[in-house]
Amino acid sequence: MKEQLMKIKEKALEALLLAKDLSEIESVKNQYLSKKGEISLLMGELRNLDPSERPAFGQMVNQLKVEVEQALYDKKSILEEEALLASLKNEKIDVTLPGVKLYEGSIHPLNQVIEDVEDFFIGLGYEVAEGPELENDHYNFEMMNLDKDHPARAMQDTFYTDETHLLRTHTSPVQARTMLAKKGQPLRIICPGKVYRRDDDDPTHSHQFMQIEGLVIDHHIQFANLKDVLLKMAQHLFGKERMIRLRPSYFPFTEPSVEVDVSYVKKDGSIGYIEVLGAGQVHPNVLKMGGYDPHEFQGFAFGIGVERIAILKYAIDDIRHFYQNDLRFLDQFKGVNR
Ligand code: FA5
Repeated sequence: MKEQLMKIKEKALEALLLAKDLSEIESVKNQYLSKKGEISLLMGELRNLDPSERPAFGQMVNQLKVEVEQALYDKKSILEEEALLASLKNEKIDVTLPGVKLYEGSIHPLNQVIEDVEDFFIGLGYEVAEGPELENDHYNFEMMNLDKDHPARAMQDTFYTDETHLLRTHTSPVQARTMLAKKGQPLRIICPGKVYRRDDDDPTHSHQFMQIEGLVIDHHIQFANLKDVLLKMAQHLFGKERMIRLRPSYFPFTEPSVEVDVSYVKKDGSIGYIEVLGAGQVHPNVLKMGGYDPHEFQGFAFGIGVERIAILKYAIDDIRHFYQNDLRFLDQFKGVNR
């Protein structure tokens, strides 16, 4: 019997010694230590022995079991460690390799201008309003004091989708929408957004461009208030040394009306002016249609050309750069205003 035990022990230890991976360890475990394994079966032999020999034999079988379990545990630990080292070697990261460079986008220069103008006006207590780009003729023209056959409609020829709907030619219809929504309450808003016209594209004109509308309605509003806010805005955007110039103009929705130019230094050192917006005091008819009594309320309004601001601010030679999505152009504006 003792010899049989020794033989099993030798066989088991040799099998463990030769085991090359964890699955071979598992089969050694099954062969010797499982319920029907060789060592467990030895216990079944107990009942064939003389009762006096049973305790000693039982002890020897247990001893064998402990030794084989210990050997199995040791070998398993060695193989596990080897497997871990091998996988670490395979997955080793070469920290000297160059990293993957992620392309960093930037905010479009026109949106940078809009955000800057918004910050300025929010600081003065204005709200930011919105309106649809596909507008009703009624808001785009009639509520702005341009009847169906008004000749000034020709200045803003546009794209119609049906008899009454068009791509808005300016952000001014948001004036009408806001007045109706405010139901006769004082208001001050700006509204940035896209507008469309059937203009031929050239270095300073585009058939699609951006405007920022401004509208203030309150008691005791004077033209001087408009001039003050526009000068402050120009100096916020371009620097304290900038001046504005107001030229008389005509818009059916404001009276009096002006075109507003901002000064810049020309290449030869002399001072020039570039038109950036139209403005004026809100026409009494527009106030009336919006639900405000013109004897009680006055207002001023303006419509800023966003591209013109960006052209002036960043010395850009052609408006079309803004819409061509050329990364060589756009990359220059990374973090300009941040
Ligand atoms: C208007 O659109 C008026 N709604 C502005 C206004 C609002 C006046 C409120 C009074 C009260 P105008 O057509 O001039 O006006 O356009 C305003 C600005 O948009 C211009 O000063 C210019 O900066 C810009 N702009 C006009 N047409 C184009 C174009 N085709 N491409 C790029 N910018 C343009």
